[in-house]
Amino acid sequence: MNATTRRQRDDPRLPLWAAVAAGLLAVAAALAAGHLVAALVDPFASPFLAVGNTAIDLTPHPVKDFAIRTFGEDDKLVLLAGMAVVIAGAAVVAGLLSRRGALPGTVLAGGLGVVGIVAVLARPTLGVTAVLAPVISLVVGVLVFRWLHRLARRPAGEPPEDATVDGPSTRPVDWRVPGLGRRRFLVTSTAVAAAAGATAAAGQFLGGRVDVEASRRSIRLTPDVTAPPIPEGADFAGDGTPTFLTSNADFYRVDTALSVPRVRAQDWRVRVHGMVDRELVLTYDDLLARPLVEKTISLCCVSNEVGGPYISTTTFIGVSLSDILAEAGIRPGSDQIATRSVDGWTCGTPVEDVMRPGSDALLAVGMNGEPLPVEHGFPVRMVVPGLYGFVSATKWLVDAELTTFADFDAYWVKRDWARRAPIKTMSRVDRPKAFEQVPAGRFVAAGVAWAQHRGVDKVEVRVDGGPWQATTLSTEVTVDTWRMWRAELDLPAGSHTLEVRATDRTGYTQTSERAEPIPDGAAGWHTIVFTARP
Ligand SMILES: Nc1nc2c(c(=O)[nH]1)N[C@H]1C(S)=C(S)[C@@H](COP(=O)(O)O)O[C@H]1N2
Ligand SMILES: [Mo]
Repeated sequence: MNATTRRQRDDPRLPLWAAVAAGLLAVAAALAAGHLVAALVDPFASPFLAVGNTAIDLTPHPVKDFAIRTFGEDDKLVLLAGMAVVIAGAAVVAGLLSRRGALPGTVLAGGLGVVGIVAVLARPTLGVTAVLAPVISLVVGVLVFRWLHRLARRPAGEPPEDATVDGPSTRPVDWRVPGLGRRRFLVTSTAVAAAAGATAAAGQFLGGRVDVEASRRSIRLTPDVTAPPIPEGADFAGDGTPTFLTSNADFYRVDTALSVPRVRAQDWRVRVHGMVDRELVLTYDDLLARPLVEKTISLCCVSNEVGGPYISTTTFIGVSLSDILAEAGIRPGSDQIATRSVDGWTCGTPVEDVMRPGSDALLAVGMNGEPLPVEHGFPVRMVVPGLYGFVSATKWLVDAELTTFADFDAYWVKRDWARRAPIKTMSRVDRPKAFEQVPAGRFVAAGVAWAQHRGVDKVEVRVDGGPWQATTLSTEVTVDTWRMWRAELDLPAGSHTLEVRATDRTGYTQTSERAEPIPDGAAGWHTIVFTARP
């Protein structure tokens, strides 16, 4: 009997479940192996993370905006989950296509590996050794797939003398009958799954072995100049505004980092170079040896929609950035400070905003009396009051190069956002919420306004397009922080529209003209539609 007729007779196609299992397990083993190798080389080389990070960098801004708007701070979890679903789908397809021969699955497993290699090579901060992780991933994926595939269709070797099901050893195992081959495949698959799980866990453990939290906990910050205490009446939290200071846990978070960079204070350095008279390299201890000052500042994100939540206020602790730059000596002609974080994100800040007298720009090491939380840039970040975060607030800072706007475009500038982006004068209604039902009659509306570096002078509201009416403002803390407003309204029963506008100290009043967040921040009046019920 020749090979062809035997194959026809015995239908050597893999059972559906075995094909799917081989695909899924091969991909799981590949990702786990890559994750473990990455932990030893560079945690950012993990193929899964590298693909996710590259996906973030390649995502067109409308989609990124949509993700931030829709999923908020869960946007990264959603991305990782989405990737897991896509990869699992590809693995299932690879298995299903390979019921006859292992080639299609091999090609697909190899293809996924190549995607990982390309993603790691595309990461700006990963060295060449990092490519080891996705290469091992590729090899493991292909080998495990071919191994499971062969196991699934091969006769189970010499059966024991008393085997009743397998029959003569020359006959392939019939998969639809419980027997040795199937049992062996099940046992092997389970072992592969367990090994993949253990490998991934080991990678996770080893990757996290840099104990950033211990480093953070060991630090005590004692400012030489403390911020004035927040006065009574700095917020109208009882009327629905945020509290004046945002807790570290509630402080908004926006960044492109899929896994939060983990840099210990003792390992941290920043290099100040480029168009300077002398290059500086500063350690964390160097920073703490300088005068530590506290500054209360409201930070906000350019992708905040009108009425959006991406603004928070904290008392930062840090050292004067302008002092450091003055020490380095900025050469004439340099108009941009290009900063880079340890994960490769870049930012461009106008020299003039940092160097102007009283700019209060900081290399910040703490907020609200504690070292910076890891997700807010531990050990050191930059803060420049008056500028949106994407042009000023580099977290996990490691490099500052004095350059020009003509010579360097930062991360978001390359993606069509503005080169220069001072924070726009803005106001928001916090109470009532959109479509809220409130009792008719006397009602206290409240919210917040900000115009960092200029200060909020006045906030007005109007109901149903009527006359603008003044609101009561909270006690001003600094021109660089937000200010709350409250207004007593008398509402007849029915549906209403409430609009708010702020005027800053330069005399500028927000106009009704709407602007999208891209390229340099949203504009327009926050407008709430709500109902007063009798
Ligand atoms: N390393 C790094 N720093 C970054 C970013 C980033 O993506 N990576 N995002 C910036 C943006 S867009 C904003 S609005 C602020 C937000 O800081 P927060 O997360 O501490 O609120 O960080 C800035 N610093
Ligand atoms: Mo931002």
